[in-house]
Amino acid sequence: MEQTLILIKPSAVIRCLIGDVISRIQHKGLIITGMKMMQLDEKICREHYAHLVDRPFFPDLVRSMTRTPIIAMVVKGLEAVRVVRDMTGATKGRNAAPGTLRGDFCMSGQENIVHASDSVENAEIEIARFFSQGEIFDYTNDSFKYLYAPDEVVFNL
Ligand code: IDP
Ligand code: MG
Repeated sequence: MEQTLILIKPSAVIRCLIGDVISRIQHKGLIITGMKMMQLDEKICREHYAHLVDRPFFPDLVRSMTRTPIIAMVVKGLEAVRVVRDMTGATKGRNAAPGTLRGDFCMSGQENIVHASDSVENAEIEIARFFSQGEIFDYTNDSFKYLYAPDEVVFNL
């Protein structure tokens, strides 16, 4: 089943929103398969945000992402990458739709509380960037029987 990466950014850690983000993810029906607190450095920010290194705001983005530890999570679910992107909302918090994490919890384009992988291909790359194989747990979760119908997933319980 599809997995995606979520980072709970320093802007959420500082504002005590870790629980709110995790709770939304769990209430949706996504299963947490990996989770840890990590201190990022400039090197990993340059990799993770390689598409932005030449932008004038990049030094501020690194300062923002390294200000406190982050929470890195891997979650799984049917079409998890798209589902979590939809739950995350537009990059700029003040433009993000109400009901999304950014729409409900932030105003800023930079301090926008969460990162979510934007494609299945990038999710695989990003999960490998933040997690080793042994840190992801593919445990059986009985809730699948209640989260999905038999024609949506194969139940191996
Ligand atoms: P995304 O997080 O919605 O995928 P990206 O364009 O991939 O958006 O940008 C990654 C992160 O870089 C954003 O979440 C935000 O923290 C930061 N960022 C993007 N654009 C700007 C900007 O114009 N000013 C400041 N920070 C930005
Ligand atoms: Mg992005």
